[in-house]
Amino acid sequence: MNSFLRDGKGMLLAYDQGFEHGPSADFNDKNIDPSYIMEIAAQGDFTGVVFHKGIAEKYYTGKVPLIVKLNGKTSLPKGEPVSTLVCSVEEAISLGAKGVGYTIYLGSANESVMLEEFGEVEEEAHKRGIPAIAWVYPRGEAVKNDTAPEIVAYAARAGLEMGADAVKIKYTGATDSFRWAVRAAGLTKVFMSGGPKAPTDESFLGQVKGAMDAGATGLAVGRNVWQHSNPLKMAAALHEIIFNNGQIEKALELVAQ
Ligand code: FBP
Repeated sequence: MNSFLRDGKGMLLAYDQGFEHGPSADFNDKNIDPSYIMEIAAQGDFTGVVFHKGIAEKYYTGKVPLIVKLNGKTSLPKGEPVSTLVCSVEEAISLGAKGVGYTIYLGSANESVMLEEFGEVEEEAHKRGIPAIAWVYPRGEAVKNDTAPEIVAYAARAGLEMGADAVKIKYTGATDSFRWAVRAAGLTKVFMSGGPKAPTDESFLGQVKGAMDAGATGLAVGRNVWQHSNPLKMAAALHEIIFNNGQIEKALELVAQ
């Protein structure tokens, strides 16, 4: 995981929502252009950027370490979620990836498909000397609340036991309960997932601070940065919390400047 860490911490910019959610509600005239996100990743000094292979192939400039998401699904099918491979580890590496990502919908009636594929991805990634990062998102009929502390901790633990180098999990809403999820992940690094744009900068930065205080390695964020009116100021605020162990007040000053 070291390729994506600085002083043991990481700040990843995720941009797979065009595939996962569709090019509609999440996007505007600026952020529909992948070049805009590539520039935010570089100028905002992110420690990694996450693309699906098509965007990696056409827009990746090499300025920030690349994670290629290997599986994906659209938001069109209803029913129990399943996300399957659209890219191999080998192809990801040929596109410049220094790590690969894979989403597992834990609790879905189809979870076995993703558990099996992730096992293969993890084996291949480790053979080739790069980390395998698991987006572990509990989802489906059986999951009533995907941010319930016990569910988030389960996601973290499943990541450790599956051999993930890092897990990307949702915030539980409180430092103490997130701390347990970090404990459950053991030596697997924990990245907090950003989620839909928060109503205020303060509420989002509060979540990031809570996760970092709980022992998270960092943040993997998309919409809260590239939907922001000033993504680079938001990036500076995140730096303050993640790398300088800064307080929310200082971070808020940076985003307001
Ligand atoms: P965001 O910060 O925009 O939520 O991005 C993080 C991420 O994990 C993306 O990689 C992924 O596309 C998205 O969240 C998944 O969103 P959802 O939970 O709605 O499927």
